[in-house]
Amino acid sequence: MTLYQPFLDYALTQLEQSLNLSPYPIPDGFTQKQGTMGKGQRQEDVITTSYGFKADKLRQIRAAHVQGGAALQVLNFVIFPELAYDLPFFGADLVTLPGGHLIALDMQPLFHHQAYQDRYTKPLLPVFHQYQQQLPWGGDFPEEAKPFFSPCFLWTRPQETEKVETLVFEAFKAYLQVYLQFVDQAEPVQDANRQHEILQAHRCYAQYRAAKDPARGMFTRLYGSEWTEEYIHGFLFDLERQLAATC
Ligand code: DBV
Repeated sequence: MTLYQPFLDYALTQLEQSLNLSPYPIPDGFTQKQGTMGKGQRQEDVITTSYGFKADKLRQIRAAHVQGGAALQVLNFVIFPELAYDLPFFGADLVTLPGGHLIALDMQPLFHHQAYQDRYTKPLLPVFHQYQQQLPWGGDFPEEAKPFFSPCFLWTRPQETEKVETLVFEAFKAYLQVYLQFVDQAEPVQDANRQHEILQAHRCYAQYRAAKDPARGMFTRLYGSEWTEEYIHGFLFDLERQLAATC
């Protein structure tokens, strides 16, 4: 059992129980991909497995799970709501590299105004504060990424793997529970201006993440740049492609 498998299993079980899930198509050649990292005795097989679902209010629920031995484990798990809802994105970037663990967990907001924060940040604040005490701020991260995070951004670099298995896992579960409540309560937005603002916020987010994907270097080394760009634009952050296909 690798470090982030329980996170993935938990999330998929919870989603199955509370939503009407159906498969989200994964382009050919991207469901599972194998490569190698390192040389000689330190060579490791690295397998990237993709998961995709959708639900009534959620356009795409997708995970990329990278398993390459004790020093390379990644679970990137993002939920992209349907454009008719003002729901935030659920975003988890759980990364273990030779240098240590790097954890980013958030409900990434579409907007920053007070009414939006009252609705989608306030209910999560107690959970955030509870875990932040034991999982201190992870330090610098890209300035340009800041608009995409909420005040409940849990960003931490735990020294001990045990903290990932316990505290980080608990925080992940708690964030997902709150998110599922938001999904349950969400009503479609009727106002055309507001719908347009939602669309723009989704486009900005997807464009930013596709352009700045911190995994680009890793994937390119493992699987080449053609595979990597197609994976990023055709699956991980596919909104532009989806919009182009339906126009
Ligand atoms: N990150 C992704 C996807 C990944 C992934 C799709 C499938 O968005 C993995 C894999 N994240 C990943 C890896 C690293 C990071 C780092 C492999 C390590 C990169 C390296 O050191 O080589 C949050 N993730 C990071 C970092 C941040 C995030 C801040 C530190 C690296 C840096 O400083 O750039 N998550 C990331 C982010 C957003 C987010 C920037 C923006 C909205 O949601």
